[in-house]
Amino acid sequence: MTTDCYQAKALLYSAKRWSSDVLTVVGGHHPTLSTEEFFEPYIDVIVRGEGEHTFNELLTSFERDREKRGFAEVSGIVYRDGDGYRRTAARSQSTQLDTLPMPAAHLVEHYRKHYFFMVAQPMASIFTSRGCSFDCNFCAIWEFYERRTRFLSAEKIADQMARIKEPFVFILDDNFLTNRRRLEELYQVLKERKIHKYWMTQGRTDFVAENPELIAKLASVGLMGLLSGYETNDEESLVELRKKSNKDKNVRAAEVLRANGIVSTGIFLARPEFDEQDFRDLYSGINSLGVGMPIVTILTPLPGTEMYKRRQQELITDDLRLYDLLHSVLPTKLSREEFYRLFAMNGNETAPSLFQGLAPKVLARRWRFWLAAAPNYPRFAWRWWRYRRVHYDPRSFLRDEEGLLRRFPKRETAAAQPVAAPLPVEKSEAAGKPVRLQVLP
Ligand code: B12
Ligand code: SF4
Repeated sequence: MTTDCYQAKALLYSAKRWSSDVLTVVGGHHPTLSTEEFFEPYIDVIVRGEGEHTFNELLTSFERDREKRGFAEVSGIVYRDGDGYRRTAARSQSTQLDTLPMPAAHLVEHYRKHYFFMVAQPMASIFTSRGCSFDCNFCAIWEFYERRTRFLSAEKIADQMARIKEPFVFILDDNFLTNRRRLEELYQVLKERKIHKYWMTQGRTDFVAENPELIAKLASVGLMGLLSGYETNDEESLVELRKKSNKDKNVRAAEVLRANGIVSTGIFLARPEFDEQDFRDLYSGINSLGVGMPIVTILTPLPGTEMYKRRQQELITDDLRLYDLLHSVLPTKLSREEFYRLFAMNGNETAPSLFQGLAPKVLARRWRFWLAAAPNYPRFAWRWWRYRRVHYDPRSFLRDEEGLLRRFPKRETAAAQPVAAPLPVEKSEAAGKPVRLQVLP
């Protein structure tokens, strides 16, 4: 992710220092959408787009000849060779998700008990579709997946769920609620195969509002939480963001979810141009919805998005750690102090929404889930307490950005600087020994 960029670089830098024989490879959203950011002397290969086949072919090629550092035959990458960086042919995305290998979940067996989402722990995660057919202008999902959506069949989803030992499952899809037929089939197959999991996912409010019967069916086979971008209740802003939904659908969706005892995690946007009244309107809009878990983030042009391209000149920092949706990387209309003071109030100000969305009668509809999650309540309370101390305090946001709010001169890209010179990283004497991660300058 964009926010993880420097940590990923630090890791690769350390690997290269450990031994220059190491082949360093990076991939994921940020390297795909901001490839040049990773043109560094200690990074050999940048994988663009989906990685399953690319990584496999890359390793096979490397295995064949460990001295060779050219990978012209592997599509979907940018790699370093003596003359600079070379981009290979684009890789077409896997059209049949069913043919991809199942995740080798046993490799993370040791950590699995620690995975959680709110009170649900241990929680496994699965991916059942890729892409989104909408094109909101602040989101890069449709760019990353090249405007296509591909689906795992209902039968394959059930297979994955059946293999999972954890009682709780997060379905990571960006827009799970999108193919009605597949969802009807999933309902049937989970029922017939008696697969009982509590699962959470992400989906749009318009789908929920328009398909209440289907949502009720999915709730009956375990749908327990839904993360949705409500964004705002202001019609004009919804149009401007190209959300293609409206306020009435947001209201109806929150009702449908409550009626089924599903926890609605609603994402809302505070915009840098907000004044005090705008914050008040946002918070009262959230409270009028009655969303169980309202989350307010700051509108951020993430690299790769249409919004980024449009507003790039306005950005006041290039420091990617601040692109976490909790800091304003655009100038704020209010002073920074006032902006964060009003932003940090969101937890307290939207409490009425939470009380409505998690009212006893809503929880009672799915009491089995709340009972199953009960052993995790103390852990959750502790996490929430720690989170609260940071996120309810405007000073924490100001401290984070101290010294980072200026425009950094754009670096010349490595494409313009051939890397014919030998790697500046010599084979370390410590090869084979563990190294301490170093923070890059
Ligand atoms: C689950 C999820 C979360 C979870 C778990 C995050 C985690 N740390 O594991 C939670 C809820 C905690 C979360 C939090 C956040 N998230 Co999030 N999250 C996701 C989501 C829905 C799925 C991620 C996932 O596991 N995908 C499954 C894997 C297999 O897919 P993948 O990462 O794309 O990997 C494939 C390729 O990219 C490639 N690849 C990836 N890495 C590598 C490495 C190598 C070496 C190779 C060869 C290939 C390769 O191969 C893989 C297989 O094809 C994505 C959306 C998405 N569609 O991916 C958003 C997403 C990644 N999140 C996003 C954001 C913004 C955030 C937050 C900043 C939001 C916030 N303010 O809280 C935080 C940051 C937290 C952090 N730093 O860890 C953005 C990132 C955008 C960006 N430019 O970076 C995304 C893309 C959503 C979006 N709509 O834009 N997130
Ligand atoms: S914000 Fe949601 S609906 Fe909009 S493009 Fe991104 S994933 Fe799709």
